[in-house]
Amino acid sequence: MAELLMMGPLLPALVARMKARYRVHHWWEVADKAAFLADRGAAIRGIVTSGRFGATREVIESLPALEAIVSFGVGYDPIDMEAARAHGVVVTNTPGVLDECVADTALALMLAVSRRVCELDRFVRAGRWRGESPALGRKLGGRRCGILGLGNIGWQIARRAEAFGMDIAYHNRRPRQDLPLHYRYCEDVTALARASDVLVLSLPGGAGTRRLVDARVIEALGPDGILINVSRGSVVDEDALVCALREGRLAGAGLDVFENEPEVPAALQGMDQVVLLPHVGSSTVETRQAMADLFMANLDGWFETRRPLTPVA
Ligand code: 8YV
Repeated sequence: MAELLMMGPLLPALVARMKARYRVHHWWEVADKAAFLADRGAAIRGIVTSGRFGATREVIESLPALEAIVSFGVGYDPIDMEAARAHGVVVTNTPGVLDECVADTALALMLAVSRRVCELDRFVRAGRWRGESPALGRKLGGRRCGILGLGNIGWQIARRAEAFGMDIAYHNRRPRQDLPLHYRYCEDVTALARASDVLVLSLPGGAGTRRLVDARVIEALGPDGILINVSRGSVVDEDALVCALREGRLAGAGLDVFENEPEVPAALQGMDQVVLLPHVGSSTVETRQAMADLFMANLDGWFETRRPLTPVA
């Protein structure tokens, strides 16, 4: 039985599947990590983790027999890829199977913010309907949807936003040649924000995109603009976002991800024009099952045939 180090608690059903075939150690529960590594470190051949727990250089370098890092989720920004490459460790993720659900979450947030769904739900529950008129929402149709990061998830967001009658613009490092001609390419992030009423973030996290959405981008989105983030909290300057929302320089935000999850700035929690979700972009029964299946196919693929299904390029 190959030995694996699990960095944080993964889905119980997935852990049960792993434990039927591997000996799995729970890293987060190990009190004396040095003693554990001295005892089991040389036997561990795989790290199992997620886009949340990742794998640090320190852990990678403390496992001399490490062959593979198998991750649950498409984003692998908290995995030290440089260390993995340097040590010849293969890294896998779960792309493709969650695009539709993450896009659905983006649309749910767009609708919730622009039509004030959560705010009006609170209005009804507080018994305010009898004495007051509910606030007006804004229509999505006819407004401009800017997508920062038009990859597989961004494409699903674009299709859905189009179905709501929105005009689509996007920014990637390079324009894509395979998109409908009426999708407008913007040369940089600020230009995209200026060309958007709703700016949706669906790009990878990591050093290359850290705080890409800063005070200047938020300013360009403007006082009628809405920011939607289903990618990583690290992409947004959270202080600048809070400041703009507080001062009415941005109309609203729908956020599934945050800089220091599960911490969410108290200022955001007090704002009616903001909808907050606990990083559930891909969290449906169907998609979690598909992610778990792909995760296991990668894990078994590596340890049985050295051929994982979806290694990170
Ligand atoms: C997961 C995600 O919830 O796929 C990703 O990158 O952020 C989510 O689908 C996460 O990886 C699990 O912690």
